[in-house]
Amino acid sequence: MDMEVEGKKVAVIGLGRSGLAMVQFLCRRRAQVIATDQKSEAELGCRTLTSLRMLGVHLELGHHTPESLLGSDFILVSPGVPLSIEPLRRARAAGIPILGEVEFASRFLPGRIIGVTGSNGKTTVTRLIGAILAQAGQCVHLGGNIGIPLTSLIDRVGENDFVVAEVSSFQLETIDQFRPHIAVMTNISPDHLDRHATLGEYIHAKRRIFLNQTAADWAVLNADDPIVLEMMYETRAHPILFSRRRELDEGVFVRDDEIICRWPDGERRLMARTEIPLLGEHNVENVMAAAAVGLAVGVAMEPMREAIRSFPGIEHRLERVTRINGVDYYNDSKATNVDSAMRALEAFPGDLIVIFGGRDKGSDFRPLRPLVAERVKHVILLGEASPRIARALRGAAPMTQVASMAEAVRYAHRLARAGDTVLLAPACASFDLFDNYEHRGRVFKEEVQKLVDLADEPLQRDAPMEEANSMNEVKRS
Ligand code: UMA
Ligand code: ADP
Repeated sequence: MDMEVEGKKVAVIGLGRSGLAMVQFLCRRRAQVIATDQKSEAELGCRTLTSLRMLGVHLELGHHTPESLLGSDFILVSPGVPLSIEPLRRARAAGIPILGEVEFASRFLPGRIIGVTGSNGKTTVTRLIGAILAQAGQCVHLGGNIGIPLTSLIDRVGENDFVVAEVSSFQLETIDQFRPHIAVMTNISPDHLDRHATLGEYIHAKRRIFLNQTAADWAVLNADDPIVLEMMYETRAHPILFSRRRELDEGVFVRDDEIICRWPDGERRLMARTEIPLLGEHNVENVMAAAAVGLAVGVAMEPMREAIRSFPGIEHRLERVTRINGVDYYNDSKATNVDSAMRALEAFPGDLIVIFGGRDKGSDFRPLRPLVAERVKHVILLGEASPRIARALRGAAPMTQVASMAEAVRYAHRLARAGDTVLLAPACASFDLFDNYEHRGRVFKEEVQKLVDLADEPLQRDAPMEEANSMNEVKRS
């Protein structure tokens, strides 16, 4: 598996987290590194660049020229770099090998890799698996799309350790030999259609997680998702299914509100559904996916149950912020696509005031309509995608357009009555107004905190805002 890097000329594209980890690793292994980023020196920050120069890295900033790539023995790309850019096309035509960060890391990573992909729930399932394996006494490392490049783990992982790798479609596009011992596919719904030309291309990238698996490996698949279930017939790995909707001959499923693990050696009860501390039916699915991995590894029911019961939840995923005057505030900033926003709406019986909007990824927002009509009292729209969302939801609920998160939160506060829930579930990426979804979630929470601070004093009302009209049209507040 290992590849020779010492003395090789290697080009690294992108100097974000992945690029930096690869450059540092290559320098430790004495490669000759050219690192290039489309951002300028000023945008990237001089401290990082100074340390790279001290390591002897040649930098090309502000653009990528084909010339700097064409002289390389191989090229390493960060996940956010589209493979279609002209310098990469030219390098591919010249026969220079191009590897993504996950592929590169996997050539060196010791330990047993568990890969987690799917459209939604990857981070939650990755963390749940980590908690289960740790509870079972295993040494486990989490990495990948979760925010820790796999390359940065290489020198820390032992032969008998587990690496739980969250892998995105971007990362899977560039794998070649990456072979997780256990691969998990949570679900498939449209996402990232700004980068993948079609839904088919996106699904194709996702299913590459099974590409190199053999009969000695495991594939954990969501039996309730028809696209994922189909993958059972494509993989050589031993499938383990999970289902919220039906009993399975083998796998993890729900029966009479209990989670059951059925294995060739018999059936065991994992836990009651009500013991899961996370909100929403989608989290029952996430727990079952993680439990299926636990089964494959041979973890007993008790440590699995304990790990799940004490799972603290994850910031920005249906995170309860606070209650003010009987109104609950929830931050689901990581609901960056339509399906995850739908799951957020489903987690509440009704009386919702929802904040939607952000950068459009080419999504179809119409599937939100029935849930909005059924459960949402008012939609607040923020960001670039607002006009498209407004068109898709016209007539389903009253809508109001706002210009900032501060305005969105204040407006929601004015509308909400005791018993209501204010929910940030944007259904869009964050990059129009924020650095990333974490930034968006933090700003939401800060604005809610300001309401709490105000509530400590006699409540001061803002200047009157225009009330939502009865025509269910979008208005500017
Ligand atoms: N860049 C170029 N040329 C280009 C495009 C980008 O030079 O043509 C440069 C940018 O200027 C920037 C750098 O590349 O300086 C950023 O690289 P990157 O976008 O690959 O970001 P990293 O910091 O390396 O983070 C990546 C993942 N980012 C993306 O896939 C966009 C992180 O997932 C991941 O946590 C990290 O590697 C470690 O594995 C983030 C993400 O948003 C959280 N993922 C998407 C998602 O979850 O929906 C897929
Ligand atoms: P990912 O890493 O795939 O983005 P996360 O666990 O970070 O997944 O959750 C992202 C968003 O999707 C959150 O809004 C969360 O509430 C929602 N979500 C989590 N699990 C699921 C699931 N199984 N199906 C649909 N939505 C989910």
